[in-house]
Amino acid sequence: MFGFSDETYIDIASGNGGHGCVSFRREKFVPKGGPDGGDGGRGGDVVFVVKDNLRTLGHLKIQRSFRAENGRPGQGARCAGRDGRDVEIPVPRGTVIRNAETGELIKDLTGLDRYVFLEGGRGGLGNWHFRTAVRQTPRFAQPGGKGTEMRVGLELQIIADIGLVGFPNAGKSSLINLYTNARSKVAGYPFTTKIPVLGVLREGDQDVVIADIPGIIEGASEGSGMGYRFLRHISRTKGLCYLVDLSDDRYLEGFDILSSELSKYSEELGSKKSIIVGTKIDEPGTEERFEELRRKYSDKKVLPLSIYRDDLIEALRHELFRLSEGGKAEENGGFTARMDTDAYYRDEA
Ligand SMILES: Nc1nc2c(ncn2[C@@H]2O[C@H](COP(=O)(O)OP(=O)(O)OP(=O)(O)O)[C@@H](O)[C@H]2O)c(=O)[nH]1
Ligand SMILES: [Mg+2]
Repeated sequence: MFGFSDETYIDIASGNGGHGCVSFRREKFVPKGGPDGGDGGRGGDVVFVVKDNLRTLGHLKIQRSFRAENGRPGQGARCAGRDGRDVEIPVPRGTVIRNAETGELIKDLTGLDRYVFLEGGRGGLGNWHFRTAVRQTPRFAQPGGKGTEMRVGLELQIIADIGLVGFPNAGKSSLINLYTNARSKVAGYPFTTKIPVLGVLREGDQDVVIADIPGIIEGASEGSGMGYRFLRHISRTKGLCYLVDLSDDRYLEGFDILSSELSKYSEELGSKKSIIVGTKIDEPGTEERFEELRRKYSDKKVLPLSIYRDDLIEALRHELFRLSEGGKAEENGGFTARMDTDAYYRDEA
């Protein structure tokens, strides 16, 4: 099993409000000064701050506990207590907050810069607020409101525009290496890719982020192969590129098997806008197989690819841009820099 630094939990607490103060004015020659106890300060908030320079949640495995300051109590002479300082938790863009026990989504921070997650307790009112005509000497004040403590789960969802989906060995990593700055490991055996790899396809000022994920096999939804926990990395893409190895005898069923595995993970993912790429068309007998594939899916875009054919590489490049059209995935700030996935993941096994 792999563990990833893109999931963690933290303990957070907003500050308690300061208590209101009970105090009476004391002046020489004024025997019965009125109440003058000041208000307590507000407790500090717990605030998530999205930082574009952060790429992982690794720093939150070192510091796990974040506590905002308590508000100070009020003082005599109607002096209000100071408000507690907020605590800020820096997170990379694409972070979502989950219930630590149930895993239920609480808040998606994508598209936000700051988010006040827990408010501090309110400050208590000092006793001078409670003076009335019949109660000249209120010997009480309001206690401060309690802050909130909780444990939350955090998850970093890498946001790519296009996800590559295919059986092991279909040529996904070869494809991402062709078009982007990624250097995903390529080898002639299944499950070469064990962690998702991102790469940026760039033309002019347009960036398209492509995600290469481990191969999916039939039964992945039941845990076969590498399982399908990687699918969340492509769950927010704008389109999927299915790779079907034309030199593999399952070239006609491949797409159906893959999209049905994806649908078991999420209906939405399974029915996402997609194209099919028939790979390794330089292998003998694959031209005919490709035509068969194209006929079977006549309602979809089906393109051929060989890493040795510049004309096909060029044609697919345009199709990848088209697949990603319509702005960035979600409203994220975009990963424009080179992404090195070794920095994203740490194998904790
Ligand atoms: N002949 C030919 N071989 C290819 C082509 N594309 C990829 N291959 C070979 O197919 C094998 C698998 O390629 P990868 O890119 O590692 O495949 P993958 O889909 O990333 O595989 P996993 O990471 O294991 O899921 C390697 O030996 C590649 O050299 C192609 O266009 N033509
Ligand atoms: Mg691979």
